[in-house]
Amino acid sequence: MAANGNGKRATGPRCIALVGPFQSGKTTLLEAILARTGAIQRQGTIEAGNTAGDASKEARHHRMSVELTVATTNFMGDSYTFLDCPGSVEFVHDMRAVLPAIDAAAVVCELDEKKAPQLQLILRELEDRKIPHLLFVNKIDKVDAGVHDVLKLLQPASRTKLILRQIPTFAGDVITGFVDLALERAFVYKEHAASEVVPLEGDAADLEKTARFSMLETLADHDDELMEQLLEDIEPPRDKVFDDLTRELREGLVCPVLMGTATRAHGILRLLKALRHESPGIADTAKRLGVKADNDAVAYVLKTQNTTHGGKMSIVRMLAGQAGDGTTFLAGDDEAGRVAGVFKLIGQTTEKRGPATVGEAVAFAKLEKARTGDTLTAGKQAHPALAKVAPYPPVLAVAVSAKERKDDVKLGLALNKLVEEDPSITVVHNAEAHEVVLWGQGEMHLRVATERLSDRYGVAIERRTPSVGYRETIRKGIVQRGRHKKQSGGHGQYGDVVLDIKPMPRGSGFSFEDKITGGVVPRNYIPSVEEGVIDALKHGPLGFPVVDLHVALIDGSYHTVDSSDQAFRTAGRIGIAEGLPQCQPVLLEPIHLVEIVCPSEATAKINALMAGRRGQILGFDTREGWAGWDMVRAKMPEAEIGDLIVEIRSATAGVGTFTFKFDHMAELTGRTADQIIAARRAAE
Ligand SMILES: Nc1nc2c(ncn2[C@@H]2O[C@H](COP(=O)(O)OP(=O)(O)OP(=O)(O)O)[C@@H](O)[C@H]2O)c(=O)[nH]1
Ligand SMILES: [Mg+2]
Repeated sequence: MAANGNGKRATGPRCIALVGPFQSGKTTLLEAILARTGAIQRQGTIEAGNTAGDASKEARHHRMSVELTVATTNFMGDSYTFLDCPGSVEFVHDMRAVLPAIDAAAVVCELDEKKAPQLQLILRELEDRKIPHLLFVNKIDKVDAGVHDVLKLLQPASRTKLILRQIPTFAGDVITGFVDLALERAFVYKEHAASEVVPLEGDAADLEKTARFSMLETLADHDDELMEQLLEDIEPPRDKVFDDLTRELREGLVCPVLMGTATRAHGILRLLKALRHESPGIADTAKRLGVKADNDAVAYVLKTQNTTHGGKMSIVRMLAGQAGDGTTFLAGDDEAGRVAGVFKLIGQTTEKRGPATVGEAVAFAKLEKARTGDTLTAGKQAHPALAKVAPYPPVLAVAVSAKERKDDVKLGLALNKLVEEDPSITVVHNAEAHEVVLWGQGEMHLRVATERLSDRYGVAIERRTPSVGYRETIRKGIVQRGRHKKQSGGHGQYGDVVLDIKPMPRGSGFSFEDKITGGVVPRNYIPSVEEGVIDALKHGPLGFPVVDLHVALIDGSYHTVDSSDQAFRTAGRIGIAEGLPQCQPVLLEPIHLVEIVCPSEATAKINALMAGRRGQILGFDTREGWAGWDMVRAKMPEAEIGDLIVEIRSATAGVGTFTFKFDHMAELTGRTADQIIAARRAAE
């Protein structure tokens, strides 16, 4: 087991997540790391579509990460598994789901103000979960700014104090290398090779002094001895500086900032070394999670995948013990399945291997019941669930159906697999509209989901806008007779009812009352009358289910031979069908309570957006615990919520979002209502 005191290097296999804003270069960085550590022959590029990460058809096609990539490599004798997480907010669940079980995160970012809000979101997630992390400022080949701007630009996104670990060195406007402030050494970048040490002299030496001092000052905030040394002008020993860097990173007190250029593999070795020496290991992670040591084997499911050939794969991190082929796991009190194959992953390349030991991240085949986020235990005693990250509530929906009827069953199975792989998708069966509705995190998310249905699971799909849950009601009452009489040959049919139909307050639904006296309608037929009424209410005069009314059966007549349940059902139905059109039917539309969160500078835009969509703004407030953010509350018709997320994101550089909850049904009249009713008629 890894045993590490303060400042000592953690041991055992590491698991590091690469996270960061959209398109910051995480997949490219992974590629550079794999090439540098010899896991792959040469470094591919996103543009050429030959990277180890993003190897799925959908990722290549869209040139972005649409799911997690897992790759294990070796660096200086230790095993490292990197989890390359998608940067898009729509695929954020794949990142959030792995965070509990990683040792540390490398946050890949750019020196780009526009991406600061996205960076802030990710850093908050890490801060809230107390995951040690460092920043890797990527794409510095594109930067010509001075050093000081780095922290000035990035610090507002981080609640944890940032520490600049490196400063770039320039030849003219071009970055040619960097000075490592802890090592106090200067390096020049070499194309796809380790940087070369050069003498630290001239301007660079002066800049180094200043920058190093501010690094030490920040470290000294959490180390009194260092503070004294600084005050007394004593140069602290190098080991002490490294010890402090290590301890303060692990305790989440500081966040070091490194830099580089992933496409050219610049800065990769320093990053790997920082991870090797300073990041926590499995011992710290197990402690953070509260893993009990007395279990045979404990594993956390990072991701679930269905491969075309290998069947189901559960990608796990071993948090305790050892497990391999034949190990039976429990997930809570239920059996999760029996491992039939252990694999090392490098993207989509799988390599069969022996049992996995504590700290390793591997794929287990055929754990049929294991789900992402499960805490798996071998042995008799189930370990309590460690952490399960609930997906964000979905924000956008699309109705799907198989292009061909014969694929209906296949579609059902494919949808199950889709949700198993990506729990941030929800499938809702709308029986009333005969629709299967896919709820997800955004346009691209749903597009990729439907692409997977056809590419991965072979079901061609048709997409539609999901229908809105309109209803109708009545504005005035009526007493209506419903009479069903048929005389054909021998047995006739006879049912006769008088219904007192009355509007009821909003939200009261439907109620039926039996007011028959003197047995004018025999007792045994009354339930049939009610059935007929309910049946007719499914489809009102405007074409929608009718709600908020009371129907009383007040009179009627029967025939000793010809009356039957069937005849009274029909009579009830006729009473409603003939009565309702005279009751001033009116359309009802669902109104939801919507809560939007956004950076404050976007609040005015959001207000305008809501007003333009028939939203009624209830007010806005600062978002609790989020400096610089607001929360806007509004009531809004369901029909207008449809693609609201698309506009919220475009008004907020991608970071705004909303939740909604049904509030009430409201009458809708005028042109909009007429259009809805006409569309309904046309559809029928
Ligand atoms: N100039 C420059 N471009 C880079 C660098 N790293 C990545 N890129 C480019 O940035 C784009 C995005 O790179 P990716 O590696 O896909 O970024 P990502 O963070 O994985 O993207 P998502 O996973 O979709 O969020 C590609 O066009 C890369 O070639 C870099 O260091 N310098
Ligand atoms: Mg990526």
